[in-house]
Amino acid sequence: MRCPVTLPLVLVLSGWSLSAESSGPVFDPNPPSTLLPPGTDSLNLSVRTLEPAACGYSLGQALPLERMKPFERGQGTDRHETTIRGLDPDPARVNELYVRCSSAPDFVLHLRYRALPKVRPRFPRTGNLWGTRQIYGPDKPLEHAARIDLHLGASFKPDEIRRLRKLNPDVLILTSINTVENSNLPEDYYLHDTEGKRIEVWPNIYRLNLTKKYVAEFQARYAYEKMLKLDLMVDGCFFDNFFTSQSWLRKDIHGRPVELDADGDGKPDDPKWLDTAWREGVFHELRTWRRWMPHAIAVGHLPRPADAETKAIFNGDSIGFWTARVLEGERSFEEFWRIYHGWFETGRQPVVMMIESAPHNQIAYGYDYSPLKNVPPPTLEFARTYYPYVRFGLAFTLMNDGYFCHEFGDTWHGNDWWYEELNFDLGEPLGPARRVRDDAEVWRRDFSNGVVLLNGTRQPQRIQLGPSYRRLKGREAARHEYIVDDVGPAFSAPPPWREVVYDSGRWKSKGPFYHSWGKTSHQLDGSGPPAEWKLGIPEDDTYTIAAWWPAAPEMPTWSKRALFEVVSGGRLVASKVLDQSVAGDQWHEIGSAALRAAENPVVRLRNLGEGPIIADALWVRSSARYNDGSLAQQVTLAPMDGIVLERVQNSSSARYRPSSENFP
Ligand SMILES: [Ca+2]
Ligand SMILES: [Ca+2]
Repeated sequence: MRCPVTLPLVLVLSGWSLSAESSGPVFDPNPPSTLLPPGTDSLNLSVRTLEPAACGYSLGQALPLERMKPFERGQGTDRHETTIRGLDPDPARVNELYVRCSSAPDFVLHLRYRALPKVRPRFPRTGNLWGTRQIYGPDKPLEHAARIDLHLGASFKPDEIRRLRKLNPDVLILTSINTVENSNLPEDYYLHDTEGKRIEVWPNIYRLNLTKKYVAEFQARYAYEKMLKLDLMVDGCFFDNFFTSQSWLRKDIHGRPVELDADGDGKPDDPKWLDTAWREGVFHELRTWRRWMPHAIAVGHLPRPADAETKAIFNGDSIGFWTARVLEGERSFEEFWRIYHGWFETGRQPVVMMIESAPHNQIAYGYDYSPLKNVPPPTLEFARTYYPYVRFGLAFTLMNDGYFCHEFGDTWHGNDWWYEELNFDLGEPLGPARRVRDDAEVWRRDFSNGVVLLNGTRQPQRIQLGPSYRRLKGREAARHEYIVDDVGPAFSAPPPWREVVYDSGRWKSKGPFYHSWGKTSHQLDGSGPPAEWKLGIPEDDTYTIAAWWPAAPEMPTWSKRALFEVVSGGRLVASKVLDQSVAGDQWHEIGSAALRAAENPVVRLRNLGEGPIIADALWVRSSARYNDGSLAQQVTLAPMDGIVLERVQNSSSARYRPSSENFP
């Protein structure tokens, strides 16, 4: 989990005093330069002086002491307090405050304060993590970036942030740091193994040693100063990798086993000691930062579920990994639900949550740390446009007040991916999510302009709605879209077909990269009966069907003439000969055909050439559209799917964002 761009570390200790240590004749301002709660126009400020003195302040420019407003309390002592009035609460304006004292009238203490915005974006709320350079650039004006409501780890310049706030007054913009990693630091800041080596955890990124208090304090100051250097125009900080333990780290990025030696005695650390000291370190880092930034928004990649201590510091979590894990059966829907909704119940206010929805895990984590270079382009497009995954993430997010993004995954964040549901203005929620069925995870949430339904079960669910709703007007997604894999009763391949696994694994730092779809493929080495997939279409329609095989090292020896036949009611309705010796790890279209559910259509695979053939997965799409604008008196949701519906009202045009605005 990290920013794809390593920012060069420039540590400039500026005139701001960060601690009680004196760094000038006027010091220890409380609060120091910081963000203030929304609407703040006055502030209690205290400062200290080395000698007894009289102090004054001015706003906007550094006036001479005699023209400043005197402090209200402590004149003639070394502790001074006053109430600053007349602060501008405009979130686009930084209040410049200057303090002088009679003990050293030429010295000026410059403090900066900015009130946070009070935001209430409409729904769906959209987010982006680390993607500024993907959503804003030479061919993408700021208006394009402004459709995002929550920018985590943004890299906009202060002036761009001011303009963004004008374009989208409900926007939140956070910078980011990595809680436990940083570059260009002295060697003793880094974690080492028993051989004295640093631990590489991402290409050219090394873990810090958070058991050392000064490392934690350095990181806290780094986050604070990063916000100050951005003119205080960001609303908070995203803390990546807020790891509250570390003994689990047993291998580096290349799979080399490591024995951690955080205490530097040359022996493997006691895991209990390490985790306790580590936890104290990361919490010390965040609490130190919070002392200077008590009102800023803090979001992170956090432990899940988060404990009370974490929720006391952070406003929310940006939850990656989970949508695909739940869709692929690795985690339960109920657990995901508790993690997400739990933050709204007990997180620090205001709660700011994001769901990082993402495509299949085998794509997101199957092509190393630079997937853009290694994913076959058609597979990347499939990752962007496999709409059932998008809808699950979106509908799940909309069951509470979080922000949604659909992005490649943890190896590549912030993609400029946009979906037609995001163009529809759902308005305001009319209440919390509620169950459609008492006995199953089927949910709905009503909004002023529509309703969102979510099926968290592994079965289709039919939901009655009455005459008040219709499907959105769109064209992106197929009404029916699913994958039939070579597992389960829909697939048959009698001997001598055999089950095989071609998989280079996940999170590998080096290729080659290749993946059976799901867990396995089936292989026929010589001659034999055809393999067969039952398509199980839910409705009569024209369907487009594509086949996958892995790009295994053996692929060049596979058959150049694999015959795929679509058979419905005993008739051959489409067929294609495909060359399986090339272009694996992507979908190959077999053809389109009008199919009738009652005729139980199937796809058969036979070998017309030399070498083995591979039966793996089929990707099936209907020509009917998901969002076809039709009335939705009832809706049947596929397993683990969701939908956004429009409330039928007299005037509706204003609720769709014009598409020219989205893709300038
Ligand atoms: Ca040790
Ligand atoms: Ca498979």
